[in-house]
Amino acid sequence: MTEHRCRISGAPLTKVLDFGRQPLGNGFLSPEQFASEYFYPMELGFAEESMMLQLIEQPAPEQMFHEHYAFYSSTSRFMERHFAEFARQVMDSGFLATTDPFVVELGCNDGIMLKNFAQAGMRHLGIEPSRNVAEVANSKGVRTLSEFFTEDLAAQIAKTDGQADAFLAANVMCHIPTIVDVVKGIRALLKPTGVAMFEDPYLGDVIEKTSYDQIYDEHVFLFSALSIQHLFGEQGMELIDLQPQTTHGGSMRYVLAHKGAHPVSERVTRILDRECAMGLDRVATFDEFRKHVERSRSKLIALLADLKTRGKRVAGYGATSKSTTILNYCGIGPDLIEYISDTTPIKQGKFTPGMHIPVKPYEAFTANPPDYAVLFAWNHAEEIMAKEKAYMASGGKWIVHVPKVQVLG
Ligand code: JHZ
Ligand code: SAH
Repeated sequence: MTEHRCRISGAPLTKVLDFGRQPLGNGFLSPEQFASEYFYPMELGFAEESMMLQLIEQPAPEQMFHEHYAFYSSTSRFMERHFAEFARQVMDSGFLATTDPFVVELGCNDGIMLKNFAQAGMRHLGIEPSRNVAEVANSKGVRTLSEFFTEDLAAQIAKTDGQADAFLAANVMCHIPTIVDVVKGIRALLKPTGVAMFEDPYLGDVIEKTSYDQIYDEHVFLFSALSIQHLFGEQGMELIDLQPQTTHGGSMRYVLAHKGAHPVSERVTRILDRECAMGLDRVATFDEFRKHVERSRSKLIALLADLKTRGKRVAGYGATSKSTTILNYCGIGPDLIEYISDTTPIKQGKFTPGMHIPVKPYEAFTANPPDYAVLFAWNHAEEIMAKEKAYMASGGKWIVHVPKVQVLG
């Protein structure tokens, strides 16, 4: 048996959770592709040395991020606003040079955040390996290279464009297995006074809410402030601020700089202490988490089975990457969920990874609403509830699984 090692410390990983055989989270497919669908064993491991929770195995990056990538960032108005505010915060931070500042964003997708810098006439560069979304960014006037970010690419950019004042990333850093190489690249790319600001789904929220659907192929890591401080500390950088976010069901924005370059906010110590109290540095914590995940699965299966017995119609709302974990881990197929509606054209007319539930355009939902809708895009609940008043007024109900399995409405 191969021994699995931590991608940061090289120490052996302790297996804490087993989700069984899983397909690609964003691997929406057509019936002729069913027979050759790709699966891998999805297991979570933890190493106390690095305090990093991570997938034991992950599909190759090129298998997930390519010219048919199914996730387009700009499908949520709320996220558009969130990234306009993030950009405004960077511009007003005082960290940018007063003349000709340069901003780099990793995984800029369709340009949802960088377009704000482009519109302000600021020098910028996006690095985005998924060619289809990179093309959309370029078409919006966002200068985007379709490449995977590496230390070598960082050195090349520093040579051609100069070092950066700000290095940004949202929902990207936790996707990259070669994270140590990326951190070295950030260190090389940042000016001595530059800052790196990035946000990702936060382990503290995942544990508190049992939002286990944040675990899928793309999310090779679930970060805590403890693991980020350790990872960057090893490369001569330090956490100077932590800013909790409500996006994606609870995220953390990490602000990092070269060691000693900027004062450290008192929030850093406060949050690190809270994480130690929560046990995010100890393997035993994840044993408790596993029990909560198993309980959540049993409740969701029982609820859907009961609705089926009672002849109720159930559909899904939002063919999220997260839903791939729920559907495959719980064994929920088209017998329990008729279809899933989604506003993303590239997903429509296809079937969900692994369980093969049809994905239909949003119009299918409004034309023939189900009795119950499983809110797979629960992280966008505020935006969706505001849009779905008619569904609720006509007696439509929601099923959510976070923070516990329940029916709403
Ligand atoms: P959403 C993806 O996760 C993948 P997903 C990735 N790994 C990641 O980390 C985050 O994004 C950033 C649809 N929708 O945002 C659009 C509606 O149909 O929860 C999307 O397909 N109606 C990079 O896929 C999906 O739901 C609506 O009103 O879990 C939402 O996907 C809205 C608001 C969305 O991310
Ligand atoms: N920042 C956007 C997009 C997140 S999706 C948002 O928050 O909505 C994650 C993106 O990271 C994908 O578009 C993917 O192609 C990109 N990505 C994955 N690995 C990468 C790497 N090594 N370097 C740069 N981008 C990467």
